[in-house]
Amino acid sequence: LKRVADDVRCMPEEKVPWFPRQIKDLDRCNMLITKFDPDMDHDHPGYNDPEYRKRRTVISELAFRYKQGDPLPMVEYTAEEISTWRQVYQQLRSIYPSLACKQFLDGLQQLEKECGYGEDRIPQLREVSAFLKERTGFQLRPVAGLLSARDFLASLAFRVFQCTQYIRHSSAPMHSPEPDCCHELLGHIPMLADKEFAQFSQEIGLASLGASDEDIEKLSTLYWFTVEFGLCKQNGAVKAYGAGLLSSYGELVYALSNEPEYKPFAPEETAVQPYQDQTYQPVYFVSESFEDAKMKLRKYSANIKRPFTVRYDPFTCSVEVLDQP
Ligand code: HBI
Ligand code: FE
Repeated sequence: LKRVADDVRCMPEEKVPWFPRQIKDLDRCNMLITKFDPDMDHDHPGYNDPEYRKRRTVISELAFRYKQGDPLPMVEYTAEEISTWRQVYQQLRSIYPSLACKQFLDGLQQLEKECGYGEDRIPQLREVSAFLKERTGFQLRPVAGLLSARDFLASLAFRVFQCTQYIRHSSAPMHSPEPDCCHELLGHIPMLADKEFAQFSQEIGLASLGASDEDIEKLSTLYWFTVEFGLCKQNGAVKAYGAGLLSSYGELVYALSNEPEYKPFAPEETAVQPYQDQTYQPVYFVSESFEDAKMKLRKYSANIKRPFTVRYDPFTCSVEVLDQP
């Protein structure tokens, strides 16, 4: 009886959407968006390639079967897949030193030295996850494709990054309409090796738990213009820290070309800026520094209205939910 009363007291407005409380609950955060899937999207470069689609099905199965705590699945990549990786790696690697932010370059250098990053092989999620865990406490879990914003953000609250394991189609090495391992391993992972960035990511995740659909949409837009397409000032120059930029040669060059519009990062405004997921962004948001983006985002998150507050307990990897009358 007491139990029921507690639940009712904690959730006065029946409207609070379900959210994970323990890291194990992430097994239920698996809602895929099929928008850019090669089986559904006629414009996908792999749509007319049955071999590619079969390969994708095999790798998807690994993600569908995965349960929290299982060892991360290993994939034996084919020569064609490694060749795609090599092209992406070589081309991007050559422009990083002048266009990527310091945190990214540091992370990538560590990964090259200690985690087998290089053009000759595609790193395995298992080794990358172990590397991150030691650096920032982040770990990976495999995912079959683009996840719903709510499920994707919720996993960040537990310092879990949901990571695709397949690679883009060989006919379009410089572009992928959906996240793939080039995007995750080159765009996201070096940043997640940075302590400050890891915390910034977890805070977005914590702010999303149990939030309304409207707030999820805003947080997702903030995520888009920071973690995916963010720019920041560093030593008087503007550099990229967003993973969507750092995994796309064309857009990385474009974003720093002075051609697009630049706006100062301001969460209230950024959260309602319409965004593009088909072509390059018409506008990018520039923060004064990393610290600046993190502080502003923290302030924004604190203002999201929820009938409770959450606190992450790193000892149990769970979220405590506290009443806030
Ligand atoms: N799903 N697998 C995957 N990878 C992402 O980077 C990703 C996602 N779903 C949503 C998302 N990113 C963001 O653009 C926000 O909507 C949270
Ligand atoms: Fe991404």
